[in-house]
Amino acid sequence: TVNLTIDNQPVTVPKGTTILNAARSIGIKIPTLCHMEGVVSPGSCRVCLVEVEGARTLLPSCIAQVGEGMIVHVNSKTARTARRTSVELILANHPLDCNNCSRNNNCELQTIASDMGITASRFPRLVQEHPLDLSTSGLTRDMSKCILCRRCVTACQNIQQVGVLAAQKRGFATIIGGGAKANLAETTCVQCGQCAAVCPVGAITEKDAIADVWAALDDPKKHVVVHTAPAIRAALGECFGMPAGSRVTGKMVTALRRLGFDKVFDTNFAADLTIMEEGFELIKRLTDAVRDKKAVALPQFTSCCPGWINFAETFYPKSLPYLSSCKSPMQMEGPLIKTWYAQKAGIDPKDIVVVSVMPCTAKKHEANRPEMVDSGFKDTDYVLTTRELGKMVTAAGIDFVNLPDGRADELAGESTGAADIFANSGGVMEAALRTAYEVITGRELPFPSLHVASIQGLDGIKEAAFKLDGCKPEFSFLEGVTVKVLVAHGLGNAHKVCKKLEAGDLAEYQFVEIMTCPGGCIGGGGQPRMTDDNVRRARIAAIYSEDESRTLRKSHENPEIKRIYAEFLGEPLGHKSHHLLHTTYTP
Ligand code: HC1
Ligand code: SF4
Repeated sequence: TVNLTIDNQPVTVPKGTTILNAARSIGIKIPTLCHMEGVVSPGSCRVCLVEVEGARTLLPSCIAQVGEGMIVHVNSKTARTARRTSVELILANHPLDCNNCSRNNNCELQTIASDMGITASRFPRLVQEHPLDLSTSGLTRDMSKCILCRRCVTACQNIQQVGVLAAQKRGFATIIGGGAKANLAETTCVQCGQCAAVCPVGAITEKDAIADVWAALDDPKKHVVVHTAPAIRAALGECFGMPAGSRVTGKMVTALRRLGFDKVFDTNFAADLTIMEEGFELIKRLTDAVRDKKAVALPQFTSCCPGWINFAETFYPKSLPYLSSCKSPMQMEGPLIKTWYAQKAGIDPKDIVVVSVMPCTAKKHEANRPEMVDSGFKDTDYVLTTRELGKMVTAAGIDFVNLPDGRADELAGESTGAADIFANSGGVMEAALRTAYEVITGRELPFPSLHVASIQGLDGIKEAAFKLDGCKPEFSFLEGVTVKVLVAHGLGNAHKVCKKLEAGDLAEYQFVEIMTCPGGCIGGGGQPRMTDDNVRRARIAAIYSEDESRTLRKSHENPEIKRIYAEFLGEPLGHKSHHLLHTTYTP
């Protein structure tokens, strides 16, 4: 440990701690813009400068480490003035158009300037004009608001390892962008939104669909239906000041009804359906390979994450035959609302508007893919992020925290605990195993509380293995087979898994789950800011307690799933399923 004093308070912290974190440990909050837990600090913003006795210059406390006997002044006049100057220089470069910014009241620069009592900048204003980048379906980039903190660069280069964003030019002309390509759509950006999730200001945000959704709600001729992703219920409360990990499923349903949606369904219904289709697809691939000795693409890879699909199509086209042909739950729910539900309710599907609420920016892209029209209409009309739904609820004056619980509507709103856990890394795999194991053996997955513990949690790449025994007669060819599954989250880890696949090193695995965002959807690019590992863990805990609170925890037990197969779809992988629920990928 190291002993030092900060503003006359003695503090003892482990060696290697930054001054910033040492100060935080004794309740002194040093402002910072470029630093974020889990995202490497470049020390570029100079907003966290502190005075250290004996040092020749002021030090950025997010980088400078503690030293034995160090005497640090956070609150000295010199340090205060230096930090204030840094913020004033940033403001001199900033549009200061706060009322017209999507980050108004939720902007780290605005908060810091306000905390410092800055009402005017001493420096001449030198704002750079840049055209808006509206080239992708998922994101809006406004580089005139960028403060060059480089958090997005770290997210894109180091965490996701997609490598689109980088600092270009130098000095005053510095700009963050995609090289010679002016617009994101021309780059290999997968629209994961991890850059938007860490941006402290309004420079990168989701492309806003709020006005479109209000217009649909205001149109009396439209029947507007909404459904919410598994991860929303573990994060939406944060938009209203509730702690990370608050479970708000029932309040969310009530809020959506009060916003005026005609039906409130649940993406979780389609997550259960995905497990049926994807589970039977896996069993079919295994039957073809093991019993019929056919050449089949194994391991099967999950396909519900749209950032991962974009990534595979762009960087690893050879992996595409391994991907499940299942559409994502969002893209199963949409066409079923415009066919099955439309028939049941006697509503012309042309009058139905399907809105999905997703923790994700790539979902906006997925909804706009030209092939996603199997209902005969655009299957998903609009995608809102968790943050956008939070804004709509606030704008409607709804007191979210005190809402009574509601329940999703019938036909496409019932779900099981297996669907809940889709929201976190390892969950789709666990949900699939809960059903596939039982279909093959007739018995429950033999793990405490149905959890496959080794694939839970925040390790980047996880695996599980177990032997099949006591298989049903029709699956006797699988007797004694060791099932091996692999789970990865964060595209940096996806790179590693895809390289292994290309090298032929995944032959002993049968099933692989990939999620784009660290932690899975609970850490999606559209979730309430700022998501660090503590927030991820709290949301994951909420998701598992939601699962455990259910009577039904296996997708094949969902009564609405049984009903839709009996009355509409026929059987998993059947003719109708193929038409409405499966897709192909484009290298
Ligand atoms: Fe996800 Fe999915 S779990 S992709 O992570 O398969 O976005 O939550 O909705 O579609 O169900 C996201 C979450 C979500 C789909 C499901
Ligand atoms: Fe990089 Fe993802 Fe942002 Fe695209 S959306 S620039 S891939 S971090």
